[in-house]
Amino acid sequence: MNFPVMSPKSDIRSGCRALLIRRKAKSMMEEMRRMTLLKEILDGQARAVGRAISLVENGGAGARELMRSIRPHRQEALVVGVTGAPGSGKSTLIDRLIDPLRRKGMKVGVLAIDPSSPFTGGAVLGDRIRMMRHSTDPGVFIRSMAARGHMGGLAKAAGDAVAILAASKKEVILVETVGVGQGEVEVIELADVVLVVLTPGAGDDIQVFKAGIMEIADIFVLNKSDQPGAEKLEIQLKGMLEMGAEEAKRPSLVKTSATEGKGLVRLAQEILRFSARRMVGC
Ligand SMILES: Nc1nc2c(ncn2[C@@H]2O[C@H](COP(=O)(O)OP(=O)(O)O)[C@@H](O)[C@H]2O)c(=O)[nH]1
Ligand SMILES: [Mg+2]
Repeated sequence: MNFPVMSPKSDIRSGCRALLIRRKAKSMMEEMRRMTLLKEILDGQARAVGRAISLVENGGAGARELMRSIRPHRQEALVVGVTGAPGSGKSTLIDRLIDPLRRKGMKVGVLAIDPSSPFTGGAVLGDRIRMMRHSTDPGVFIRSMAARGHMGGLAKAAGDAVAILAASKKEVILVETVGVGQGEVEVIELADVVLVVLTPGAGDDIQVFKAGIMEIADIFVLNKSDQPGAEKLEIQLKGMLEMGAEEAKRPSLVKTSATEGKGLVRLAQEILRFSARRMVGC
């Protein structure tokens, strides 16, 4: 019997061709998968949004390609940074702030970048259960992101996550951060409106000046106003604000008690008022 004789050269050539075809097929498959993911994100499907955020958290070529395809679909969204010391009530405030925003028919995204956040599992059980009440609402997407300590990486991943949420048609995106490290400061810079959460108690006057947050705050939130010392802090803050910028440019002050659900409607109004003011350039 005669077998066809293959030269080593043609062997190599057909081997190379097979490899190229396989590579091409793989990249086409990846492209198709990315397009499906993009379509699901644009449809606002929570699972796809979650998957995309994981992708950008991990970085790499896939994440870059995804972001390139998302960019043209970026929607206008109001990004609200919520910063303040751990335990000041940021997560509780965000949880309660979702209600008035939803009543206005706005879709809300939450990114929690705070190691002590209930979203990241660092909270007492009660807090986590409270947050879960939004899990059945398709108009709300809540996600935590790990502050992995890589310089600049966190801010980039958070920026990408904000873009993903905006593409999924979330109109307000709340970003919680402790606002201490450089990475967190960069995250806050993503925000259109910055809330600085303060609480009554020892050293509150120092809290404000020491952190140097006067410059970044658009709205001071005096949370835990149900606690002793709230009035004293309010007077101090008002005095400090009056010493600062002229009235029109001054950050506003909103008193809340997140656990009692007080002051949240006013806070939502103030956020929207501030963003409208910024849009018309004053
Ligand atoms: N008394 C009181 N406690 C609050 C208020 N807001 C939050 N807390 C409590 O403060 C603790 C820390 O809240 P959390 O939202 O986790 O703070 P975060 O670390 O800034 O996110 C929790 O036990 C909350 O129930 C408030 O307005 N009044
Ligand atoms: Mg928190």
